[in-house]
Amino acid sequence: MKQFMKKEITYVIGHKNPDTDSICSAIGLAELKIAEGSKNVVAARAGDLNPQTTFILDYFKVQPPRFLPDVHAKAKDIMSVDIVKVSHDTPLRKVMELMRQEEIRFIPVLDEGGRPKGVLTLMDLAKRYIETESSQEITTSFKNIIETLGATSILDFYNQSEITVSMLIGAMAEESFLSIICGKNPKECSLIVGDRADIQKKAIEKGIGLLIVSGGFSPDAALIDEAKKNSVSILVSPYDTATTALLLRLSTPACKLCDGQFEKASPEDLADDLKHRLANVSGLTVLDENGVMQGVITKSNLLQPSGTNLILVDHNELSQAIDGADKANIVEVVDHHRIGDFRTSTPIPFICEPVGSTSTLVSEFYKRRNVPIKKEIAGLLLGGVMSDTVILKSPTTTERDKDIVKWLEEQSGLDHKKFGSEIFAATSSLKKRGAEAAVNSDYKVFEAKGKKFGVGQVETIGFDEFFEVKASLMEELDKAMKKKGVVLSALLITDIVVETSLLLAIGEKEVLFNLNYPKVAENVYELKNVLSRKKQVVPHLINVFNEIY
Ligand SMILES: [Mn+2]
Repeated sequence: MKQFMKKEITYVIGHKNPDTDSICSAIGLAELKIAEGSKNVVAARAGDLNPQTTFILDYFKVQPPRFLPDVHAKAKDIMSVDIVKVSHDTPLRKVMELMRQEEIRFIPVLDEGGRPKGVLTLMDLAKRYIETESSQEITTSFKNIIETLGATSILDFYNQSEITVSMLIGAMAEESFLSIICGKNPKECSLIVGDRADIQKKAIEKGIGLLIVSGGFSPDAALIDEAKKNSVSILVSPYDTATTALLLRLSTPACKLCDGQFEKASPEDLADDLKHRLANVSGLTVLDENGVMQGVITKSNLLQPSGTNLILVDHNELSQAIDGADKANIVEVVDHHRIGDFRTSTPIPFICEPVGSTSTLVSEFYKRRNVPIKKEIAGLLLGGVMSDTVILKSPTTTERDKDIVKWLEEQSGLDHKKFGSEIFAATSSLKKRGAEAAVNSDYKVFEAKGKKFGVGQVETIGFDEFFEVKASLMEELDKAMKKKGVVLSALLITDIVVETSLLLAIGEKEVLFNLNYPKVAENVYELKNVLSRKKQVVPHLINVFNEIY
């Protein structure tokens, strides 16, 4: 079976529930790949932008990455688009030639609008020529006969109309011929005969529909005159009678074998669902909403990779990745989290380093490889570093983050402290954000001793607003607790100016009692100088769970 090249696309994409680092590092890395000559690399996102990221993209007037609901392979991703197809009036001889030349077993037959009338398989063609019953009856056109036989037209009374005739071979005696033609309407008969003037004459006298003279012999002028009077069409075939008879059958237009019964798929159908539909057919035609064919899928399409490649940024655990990533072709990872459950079938670049942000790593690539960086990309990456490291104050911050920030300041013309404060000030209002978003936009679930706990995180400036919205935050934490089945549901509220946090926590009494943080109000605990959920809060909570369960 012939193989066709599909257009490959590579998405650079961060985790679900994308944060600023996920979005900015994806845009930055996609730009870098393109600058280095990669084709069809597109920055993507697996979810909605949070207000902070929206603020940064607006700041630099950069479009958000392309939203992908999932990367499950669809029919449109795996179909062959460079398809051998024929128009409905193509003679079967041409169809068979194409199948042989192109080494295909399946060929769609299309109408003028590109909509399939059916598909033909080698089996269909073979069946047609095993059937002897109807094989004397031929439906075709004058044009198709001339094309298939390489015949010369002497007289044509059909005027492009469809021809349906019984095929007779003039290899018998005159009387026998007359007896055969007797029971038929002569206009619905065609006769193939060599240079036998007697039979030719009788056929013309009877007013036969079509006379095909084989062997390249031209009938004589007197007979042609007679034929004109009786509206007998005449063709001269260069082939002998037997070959002419065979080819005449093969002049039938492809659509005559189409019964309209064929397997169709829509471009959005999931590739996984197409497997069993292909069990009993040679192929599926993929049709758009207007019924126009977009491609075909055969079993070999299912065996090939989908053509969708992923470069994961800011995560490496499939549980956090876009839906369908487990079956996609992951070609690279750039991350700064713990290494999870990641497996690939071939070696790939896997960069996972303990720095403050993925944007740090992407910026280092530009610097190290001497790739010129656009001002706005440097700005976005600076935003990514500022967001993840809370303006270089989080304990996750490393010397490498500080160094690259200096370089990004030069490239973007921005001051990191000023820009970082703007980012957080613009989106730190808990009231503006609303309790639902404050709790859920960055709510992560963890597990210890078989018990689950959930911790969200928001950055603010000052805690005044927090106490005003505390009650509605607790309601949201309660909803999250029920939805996620956790025994502790908490929100870490971090004041990025004072560099300290409060933890608003609800849940099982025993856990709350053993939290080991100073309680400053009902359900509110003070976490002095704590900025990092990942490095400070979660390890502490895991210890608490290990002690009490
Ligand atoms: Mn990150």
